[in-house]
Amino acid sequence: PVGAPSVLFNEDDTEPSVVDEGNQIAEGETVENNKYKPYRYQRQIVWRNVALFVYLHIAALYGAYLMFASAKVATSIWAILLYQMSGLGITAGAHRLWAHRSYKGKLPLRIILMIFNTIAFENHIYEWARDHRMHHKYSETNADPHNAKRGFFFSHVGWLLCRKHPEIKEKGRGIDMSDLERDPVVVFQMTYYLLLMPVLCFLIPTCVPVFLWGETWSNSWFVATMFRYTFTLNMTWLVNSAAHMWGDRPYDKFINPSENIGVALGALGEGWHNYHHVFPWDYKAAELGNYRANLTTGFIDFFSKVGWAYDLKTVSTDMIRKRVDRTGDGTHSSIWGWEDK
Ligand code: ST9
Ligand code: ZN
Ligand code: ZN
Repeated sequence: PVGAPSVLFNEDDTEPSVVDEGNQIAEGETVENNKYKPYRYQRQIVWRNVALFVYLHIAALYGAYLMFASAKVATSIWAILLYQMSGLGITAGAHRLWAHRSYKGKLPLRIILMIFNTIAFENHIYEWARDHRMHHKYSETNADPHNAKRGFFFSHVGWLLCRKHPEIKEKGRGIDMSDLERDPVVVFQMTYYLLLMPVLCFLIPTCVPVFLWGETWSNSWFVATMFRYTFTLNMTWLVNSAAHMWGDRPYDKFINPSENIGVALGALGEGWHNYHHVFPWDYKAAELGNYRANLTTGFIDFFSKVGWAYDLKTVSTDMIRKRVDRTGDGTHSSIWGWEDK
């Protein structure tokens, strides 16, 4: 075609081809204006997000300092409570309930989880679950939003600082989200997200310490809001970064996701990531049901007793054993204490 740089264009090259970022992009050519190789990828940094995340992290460090220097104990307890509640909105809500459907929730539980989820501000449930379904289906390829093959920084936070890879948008069209489109709680949160999120993530968390126990606005903002929010984000991101790099692989040694107790502790039970990638439908997101660093499983079990959580899905020991024998890295018995063949 006229005008196409001959060195780049090839008549036969109509297949999606992924060229590593930074190479073979001609001068003046971008993902948008390159009609001939629509799949070619060039990283585009979103500077607005960079600025916001830099502010967030500096403010969080200051909040961590104020926590010890001048904040009231009640404010720190409030911050921890918000971390746990918002964390459960991600783990028990967006992750195990909505993204994986590993159990079912009655309306009151779904409303609680939606509120908790909004406190966490990790995008609305629909967007979170869509990205997460892509993460499992196309794990560690360009269609995985936080592809861990691109390194620790990218899978941790870098993926939120640049435009998505075109393969995410392309292959993402095939992801079935109709179940969430039918859930009025998810649709309600999505519709009013720009109103609900600022109120639940920023406004109420900052006002409560000021009006209930006379905290200063500054301590309240930096400790209960900036520090708590940033801390929760980082705990979540560690699942994508650290738990995709470090730890044992007792269930499948051919994949990167690993069993990482440090991450499990910070992420309310979501660090048993080798198991989770092998058996994503298990509501425990781990093999053991005894709450080993797994607050989220305790939470779901509690609501199952109440009757608001039901149809909890899990995996038989026999199936796990077979998989451990076939693809495990041999660390299973040492971790879990049962004899492997
Ligand atoms: C945050 C999320 O932090 C963290 C998620 C972590 C996940 C962890 C998973 C690990 C397991 C669970 C562990 C939990 C542990 C919890 C512990 C708790 C203590 N499929 O996005 P756009 C299409 S958020 C299909 O704008 P850009 C779609 O058509 C932090 N299609 O792309 C879409 O349009 P629409 C706060 C997809 O322009 C269109 O593309 N939030 C998919 O490239 C455009 O999408 C932020 O900071 C898909 N997956 O921008 C916001 N994706 O939506 C950050 C896209 O209308 N995000 N499409 O249908 C952004 O600013 C932008 O998304 C961007 C990309 C700049 C990153
Ligand atoms: Zn993962
Ligand atoms: Zn998952």
